[in-house]
Amino acid sequence: MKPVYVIGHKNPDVDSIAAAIAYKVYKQSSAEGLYIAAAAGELNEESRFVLEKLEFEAPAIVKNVGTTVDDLLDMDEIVYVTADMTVVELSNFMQKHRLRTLPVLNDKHKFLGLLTIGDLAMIFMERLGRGQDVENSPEILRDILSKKVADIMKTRDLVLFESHEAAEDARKQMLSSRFRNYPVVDEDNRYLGMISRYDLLQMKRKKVILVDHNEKKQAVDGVDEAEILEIIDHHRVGDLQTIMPIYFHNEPVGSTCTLVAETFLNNSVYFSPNLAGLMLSGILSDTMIFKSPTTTAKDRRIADELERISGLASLEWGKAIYSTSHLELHSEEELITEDLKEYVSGDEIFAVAQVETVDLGRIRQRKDKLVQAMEAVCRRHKYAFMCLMVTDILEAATELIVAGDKSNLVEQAFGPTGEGSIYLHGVMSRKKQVVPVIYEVLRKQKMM
Ligand SMILES: [Mn+2]
Repeated sequence: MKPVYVIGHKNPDVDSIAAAIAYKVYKQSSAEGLYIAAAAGELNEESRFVLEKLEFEAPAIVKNVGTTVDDLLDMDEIVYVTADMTVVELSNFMQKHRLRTLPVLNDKHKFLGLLTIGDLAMIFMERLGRGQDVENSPEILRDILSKKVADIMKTRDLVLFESHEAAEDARKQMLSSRFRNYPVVDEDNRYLGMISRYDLLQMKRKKVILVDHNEKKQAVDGVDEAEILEIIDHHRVGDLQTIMPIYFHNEPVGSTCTLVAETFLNNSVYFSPNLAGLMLSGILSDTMIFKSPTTTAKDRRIADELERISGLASLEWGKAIYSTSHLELHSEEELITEDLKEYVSGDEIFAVAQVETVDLGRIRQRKDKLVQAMEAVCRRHKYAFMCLMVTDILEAATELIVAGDKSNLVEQAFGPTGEGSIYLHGVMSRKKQVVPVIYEVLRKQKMM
């Protein structure tokens, strides 16, 4: 059965990881099919801490959901022959299974070579076809029939594919060769099946459910080629397109985990105390322990319920999650790219990164180096400007560090920056208090 990947955004945060795992559990217990919780990148320290404490396995890291060769394969039973079979046995086998192409495998299912009915016929024709030595025919026949598969299988000039190759690359190779079937192997050369041109016509795209994002820029690579079945999110509506109508649940609440937990509760689907703790972690992380202005009454109500079920206390548990990220150990490059989001306005790209801390002074000391690193990132990615929000969760404030050629636009939005940064009281939310303000400035600038 083809799995459905439940996957969050790139640079995954706790909400994204927790929502993927929780929604996978929800789907698995309430719908048909096979669901896999996935992460679009390496997990951060907070997520690893939460998963370990609550005894969850880390989600599979899936960095591309583009169509690959294994998506073209049928999950039929594998039919094959072994190298020690005789030609007589082979002929009987081919007739019985009505097959024209067969893989030759060893006892560990490793691919050794290929046999086609055409190659087999060619052997007879080459030896008997001229009809000149009719009296020797019985011996020639006996000779052919006593040959082993190993003697006649084709091992050279084959076109075979690895399961993780892009389907598009395979398509090009298939169109420029003349074979009927193409064997597919895994990275250990184990045979998985055959594909043909016909399989290219059947679109068998990977299936995904997106949680905690709905913009292409934030989505796992290859999402264009995947079939999006559902989206559950709490961000602004972005630019992803679907072919079919889908279930799209977007609500302006503090975290995706709020929406997933609500779905469990509304539908009376059982979940374990640990899963309650996991979803609570997503809420606490995204709402900065309810201090962020993105926090809604629903987040608090659902969190209360999850507290009760999990037995965790929000404040202590939230602080424990926040104090696991030892930001002082992160390089400048890491600090500015770990939670970076790109935005587009016309033909300009800008980025806003964010780190949350309980010790703002420590990061302030590194401002000059951070600005340098940000300037380099701006040049590398052609950003008009970028901001790093260093958010003090206990003070409910943000030091906004700014870099890039057009950083004056940020000053227009938030006021003059002294030495590359500005302290903003009460500002904690990138999506609610920073990005919209910048967009507004960009919009006004375009009208002039
Ligand atoms: Mn979120």
